[in-house]
Amino acid sequence: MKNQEVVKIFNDIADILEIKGENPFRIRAYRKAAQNIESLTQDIESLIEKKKLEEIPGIGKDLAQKIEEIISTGRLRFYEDLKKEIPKGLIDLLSVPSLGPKTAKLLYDKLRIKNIEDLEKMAKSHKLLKVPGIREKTEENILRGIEMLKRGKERQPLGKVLPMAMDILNGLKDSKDVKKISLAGSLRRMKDTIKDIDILATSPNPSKVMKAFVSLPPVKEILARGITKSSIITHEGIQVDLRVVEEGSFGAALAYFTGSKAHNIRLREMAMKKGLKINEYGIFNEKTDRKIAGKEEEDIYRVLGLPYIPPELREDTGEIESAINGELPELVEIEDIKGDLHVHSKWSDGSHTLEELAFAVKERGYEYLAITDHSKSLGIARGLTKESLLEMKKEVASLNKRLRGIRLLAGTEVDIRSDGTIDYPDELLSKLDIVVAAIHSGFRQEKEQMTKRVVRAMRNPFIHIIAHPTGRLLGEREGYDLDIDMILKTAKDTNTALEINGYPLRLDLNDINSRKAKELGVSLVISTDAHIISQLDYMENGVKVARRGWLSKDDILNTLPWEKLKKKIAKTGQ
Ligand code: DGT
Ligand code: CA
Repeated sequence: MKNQEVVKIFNDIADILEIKGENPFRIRAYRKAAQNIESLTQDIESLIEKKKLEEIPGIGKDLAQKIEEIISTGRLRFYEDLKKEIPKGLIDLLSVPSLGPKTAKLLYDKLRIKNIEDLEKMAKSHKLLKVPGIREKTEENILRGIEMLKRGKERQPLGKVLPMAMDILNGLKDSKDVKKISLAGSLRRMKDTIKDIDILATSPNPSKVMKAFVSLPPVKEILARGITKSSIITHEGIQVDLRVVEEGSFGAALAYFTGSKAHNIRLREMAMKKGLKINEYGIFNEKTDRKIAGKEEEDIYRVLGLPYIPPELREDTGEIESAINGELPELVEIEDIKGDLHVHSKWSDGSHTLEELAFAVKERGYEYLAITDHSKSLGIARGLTKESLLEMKKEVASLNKRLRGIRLLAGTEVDIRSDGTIDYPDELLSKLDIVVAAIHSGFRQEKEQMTKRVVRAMRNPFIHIIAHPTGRLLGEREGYDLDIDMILKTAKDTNTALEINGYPLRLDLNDINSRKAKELGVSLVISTDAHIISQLDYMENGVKVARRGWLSKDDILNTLPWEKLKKKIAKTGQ
């Protein structure tokens, strides 16, 4: 897949154009194109062959030609020329999250900072403060950004790693030498960030499996190649470990290598108390060494007197106790979801018409879909004026008359301004089925102010849902400084639902806050924030977060049919 190469080049171009102070719409066009290519499930070479590049939303003639040039020649002349206009060091600085192109250029011009090490040193010794416009807070943010960059290299977002892992798994699954195969490790537990990919398999012919593994297209470098274990690095820099184990140990190995380590330690303690020994080969009688189980993972738990614990819960955060007491939650499943409550259409910065979206969600088995385009203050995202919002509502009504088996909901994603007010009047909001509110700017407010801002929005009687409540972007931006307990409490008091956003870089709320929300009786929804049809599948990511947050079907509003959901989201207690 060359998709990632194109994504990187387009993102770099956007950065350079930003440094040069070019037209924001042009910059955004490159970023959107990069985003849309990143969420493609097909590889871009096959789209070129089928002459279907321009069917990718956001790709017109010009970008299609550029993609073809990248794929056929391995480079892009326009990009090479553009790079010559900007010092190399400056481009490197841009990889620091929270350091925007304008500040980067300022630092480069004034202090001649040419690389990230210099930047870190100068920020630590407060030399950046000499530059007018740079405050202590900016320095702190830069240092935090550098930390994130370092950490980001160690751990990558689930949404990025999972498709790569499935690619590898699928590349091996159909081989006649592979009998059983499964993901293990943090990826099987569906953690939001992943250090490396762990895969387990069984085979009558392990060396053939190893050979196939190290020859797969994603492999850049072979770190180790053995008979039962090999490790490789992919082109994206992620390590993948494959272990081939005996058929009779597969279940035990799966339990062991799924982890987490903390969960395993608890299992081992339980085994010891029962006079048993547990390891990656099986579960044994401590005295006689007789093997009691190992082939099936369920049996490991059964022998310990436990019901099967789903991988998403295996973090030693109470799942063992709940399992002992027979109180494990029945976790929500993707099939329980009846609709998506946060989707963008062509009316703002999405790529499809309402009708196209309606068909796409119907295909996914949903009953309803909320169209929540941006509000007017988001000029960059083509936010709707009051008039166009009402027109959109009309289109929704007329489609609802015509379409069968799917209901569109007229909604909006309003911007929460820095003082917590909203950029549409209440009277307009009251006409909509669903109002989602979110912060899109002014991320750096102090904790108290930020919390007040969101609380004020939640007290608005017409706002049903707070979207991506903490604003984090994995590997790019930490969440806003928010008093999350206060947010949860206000959500409960005002009956405002909080969103679990399935966008791969967001997964926000995260597992921990979702679980807290459930414990406090706060309503949750899982939505995708899709801007193109393929992103509707991000629902699966959201469901994974919810499962790690111990959530059941009953905790999630969009598992309800619309008529019930409508009653449940009505606001109370302002
Ligand atoms: P990651 O890779 O940091 O995202 O997280 P994991 O959980 O995949 O960690 P990793 O890849 O180091 O190890 C995979 C699993 O192997 C881990 O979840 C539990 C198991 N494991 C690794 N080392 C130990 C250990 O020293 N003791 C026990 N009991 N289990 C271990
Ligand atoms: Ca791992």
